Amino acid sequence: MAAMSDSHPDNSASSSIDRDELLSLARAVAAESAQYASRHRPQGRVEVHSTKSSATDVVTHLDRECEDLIRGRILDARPDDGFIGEEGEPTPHSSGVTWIVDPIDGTVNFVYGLPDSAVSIAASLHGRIEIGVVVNISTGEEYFAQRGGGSFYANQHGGVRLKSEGTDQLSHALIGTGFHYTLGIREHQAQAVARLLSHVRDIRRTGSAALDLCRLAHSKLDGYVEQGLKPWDLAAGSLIAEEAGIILAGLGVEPDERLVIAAPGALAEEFFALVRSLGF
Ligand code: LIP
Repeated sequence: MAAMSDSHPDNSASSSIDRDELLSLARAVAAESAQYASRHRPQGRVEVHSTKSSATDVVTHLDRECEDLIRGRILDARPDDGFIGEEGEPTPHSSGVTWIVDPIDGTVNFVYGLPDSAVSIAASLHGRIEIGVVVNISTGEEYFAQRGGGSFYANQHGGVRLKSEGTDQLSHALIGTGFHYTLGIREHQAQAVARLLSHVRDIRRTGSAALDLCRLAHSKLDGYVEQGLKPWDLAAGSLIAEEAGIILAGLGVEPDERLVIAAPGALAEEFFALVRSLGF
């Protein structure tokens, strides 16, 4: 994933950071926050607290409460770290570590009571994502990864290391995607996806980029394309996908807010060329 803007790594600082500790902290806090969101979610639809980029880009009180919980737990444990969350103001680091957090990714699903919403927590070291955790709020399913250490799926029955496998035939590929909250961008995306549909098996639009990227890592999708993702949508899921063997890119080499495309090696070259030709 594109490095978060940051100064040149200080090797001594980098070597003193315990990545296992970052991952353990992220897993504990993500599990706690997912349980908090699940337990405090009222029956029926969740009341919208406010909106952001458009009338459909909603925020609930639980988005804010969960981000406050995550920020508090992490900065209590690591007060010199930076924090970038979807709902609050960013804070700088003096340690080299910055946390990138979406407290509820798939907020609209959470409001409606649909199953695909997740806590997404990642930590970068001098701008490079080093650990990532995604926990499904409805099911408690957990995805996590450490750079160079592989990615894993765990549920109440146990865990498994993820190695993505899928079709090498584009016409048999199941592609995850999503749409922007801004009407003009959505219209453009809808036209591009309509063109994509005639080349692939089908698309799935679940409403959570973090879970889409985890499902790609888990071979539950064959590819993924989306425009307009924020760093907190992308950070943890991109590392979980990369560590499972998924290739990520954008219009150029790096995935970014303009475009994220992702697929296993057997499909990546053909899928990426097609997406870039369809006007995404
Ligand atoms: C969501 C993304 C999803 C996108 C939605 C929304 P949020 O993030 O995870 O991929 O299609 O429009 O942006 O707003 O639920 O945190």
